[in-house]
Amino acid sequence: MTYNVSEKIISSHLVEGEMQSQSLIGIRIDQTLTQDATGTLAYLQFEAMGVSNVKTELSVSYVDHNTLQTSFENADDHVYLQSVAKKYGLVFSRPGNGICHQLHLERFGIPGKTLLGSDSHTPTGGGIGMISMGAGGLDVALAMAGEPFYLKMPNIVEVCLDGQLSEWTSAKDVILELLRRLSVKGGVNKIFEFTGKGIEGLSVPERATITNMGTELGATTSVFPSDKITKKFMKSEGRGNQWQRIEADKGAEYSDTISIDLDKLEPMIAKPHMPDNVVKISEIEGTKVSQVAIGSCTNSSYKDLALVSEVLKGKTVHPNVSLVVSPGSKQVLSMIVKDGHLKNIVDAGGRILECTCGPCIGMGQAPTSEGTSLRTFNRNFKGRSGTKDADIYLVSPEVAVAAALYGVITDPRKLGKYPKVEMPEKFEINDNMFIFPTESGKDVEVIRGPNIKPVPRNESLKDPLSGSVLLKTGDNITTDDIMPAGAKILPLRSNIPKISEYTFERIDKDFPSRAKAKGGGFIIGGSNYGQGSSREHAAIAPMFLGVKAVIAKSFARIHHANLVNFGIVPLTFSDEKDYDRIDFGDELVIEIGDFSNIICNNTTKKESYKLNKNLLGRDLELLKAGGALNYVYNKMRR
Ligand code: MIC
Ligand code: SF4
Repeated sequence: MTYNVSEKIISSHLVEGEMQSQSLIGIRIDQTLTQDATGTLAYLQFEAMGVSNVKTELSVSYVDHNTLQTSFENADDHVYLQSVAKKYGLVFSRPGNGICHQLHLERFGIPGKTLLGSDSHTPTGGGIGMISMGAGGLDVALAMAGEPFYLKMPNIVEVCLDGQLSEWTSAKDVILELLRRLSVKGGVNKIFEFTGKGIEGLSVPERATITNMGTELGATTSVFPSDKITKKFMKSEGRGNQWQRIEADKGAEYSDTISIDLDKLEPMIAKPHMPDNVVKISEIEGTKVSQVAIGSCTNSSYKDLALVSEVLKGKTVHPNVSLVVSPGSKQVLSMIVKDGHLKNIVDAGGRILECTCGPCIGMGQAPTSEGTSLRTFNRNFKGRSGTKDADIYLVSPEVAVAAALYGVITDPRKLGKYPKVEMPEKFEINDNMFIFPTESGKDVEVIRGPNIKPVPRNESLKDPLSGSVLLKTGDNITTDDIMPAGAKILPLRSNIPKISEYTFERIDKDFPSRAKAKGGGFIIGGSNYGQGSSREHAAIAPMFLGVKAVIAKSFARIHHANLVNFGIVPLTFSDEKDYDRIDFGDELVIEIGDFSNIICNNTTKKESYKLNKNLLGRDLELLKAGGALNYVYNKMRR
């Protein structure tokens, strides 16, 4: 039997099912991570499971999203998370330590292991040879309780990289090129596995930039082999002993192969308002820029910031541009402090932010009205920056820094001599901002601020489901559309009744009051409904408002799982033309039966449509119980 890298890792963790494309598998999870904005719900649900300790090899609770403490809520969440970590045996990463994905790569990622994270960019770990996936908080809580993670066995697609990146072109351009070719739907139920000579020129953080943004392709995850480059990185992080080689067997098979010639790749840019709206930088040079933001889990490694510093050295940021820089971790920040790179950035006029997600999730640094912001981030959905009419572009650090100096979108190749930055032989290691678990946490008291409320539960499934169409959307609705983030709403993440008042706030302000007045109902969606974040709030809040089912052309993977976890039935049209026949306000009666013949009766139009489910065995049990929490309780009671 020959295996590729993905199959090697999956097969060694398989506890249920067979590795047959698109069939349900359960895999053992070695490591979990959470961040604060999704973590509080994950731990509230974990607490409710009544387990005394986490059952994984390692579970880390990071604080990196909600650090703008405009009131007490975020700080209370941090204290809650710290007390939970102590009680249940998790590592706690204190606020200021860095962004979860960057930190996990530096300090904890191990080739060949599985990692499940309550954040959609968990595939960053694929850069170090892990199968690492994003999931809703409840799935992560279940993994912490020792349960397998269930998913559809993805198709494994080979991405063969040939040649070498030219100067001023970088790893970000590789993933932007893939987005250009495949679109934000191109990776659904796929793993992208990178091969070819070209990967030898990419360091682990560069590989991680690519796997991080595989999320924007809708992929289950992306992965690089664990080779001599991986070994070197782990050694430089003082973890050489945790390295093992994991490479595809000769003759390993893939469902498809995509080739990219790195020699021919040029600097790219994703235009507003989708990560796949990608063109060559040369096509849109000259557009005025008001803000440049460097950082996020995609591009905030030492090498990224050292390059930016080398370019800025002795120069001044253009007078019409605000340059903000957020280092990915304390390690990165402390190293650029020590070797003078930070001085170059500060002297040039860069505004230094905390080592957190910051502007990426709309926590400050909103651009000017009608502003143009170039960001090294991974998402440019409309409104996510905090300024509704701003244009957000996604770029590499090279393109970002060129715009910061020229004040307009500029091909970085115009900057002249390329400052070649090498990866450090040794990273500075100081784990003092991690709190490691010690003695038994039995007597530790969990501290809950007044904004931390219990997670509401759904009722068991009713048949038929009836109600009216509360909202009809187009394609590619993001979880940012369903449940926005940003400085105003993020602090309410631990309080579902409160946060639900902001459901669909950017597209339909009246949605919550309408849903309540009607006693719930249905949402009609286009294709790729729920793309983007793993936030389960985008499922729980609609559930809390009475949404019973979402009928769409297709769903994004994590959101689909979150809907099932909270007992909202995700359904698709058997004939996509029926999407056009249903209107806002129509009254629907959906007959579920045994899920084999689902009929939607539109009593307003007096017609019926056949609906499909994309649900596998266990999903049906969860839905019947009214969600995973009910299912787990029922199981425990039995
Ligand atoms: C994001 O990038 O949208 C987030 C914030 O990291 C989310 C998680 C969340 O909503 O808290 C994600 O990508 O999963
Ligand atoms: Fe944080 Fe942005 Fe990365 Fe999400 S995408 S984890 S908000 S840096």
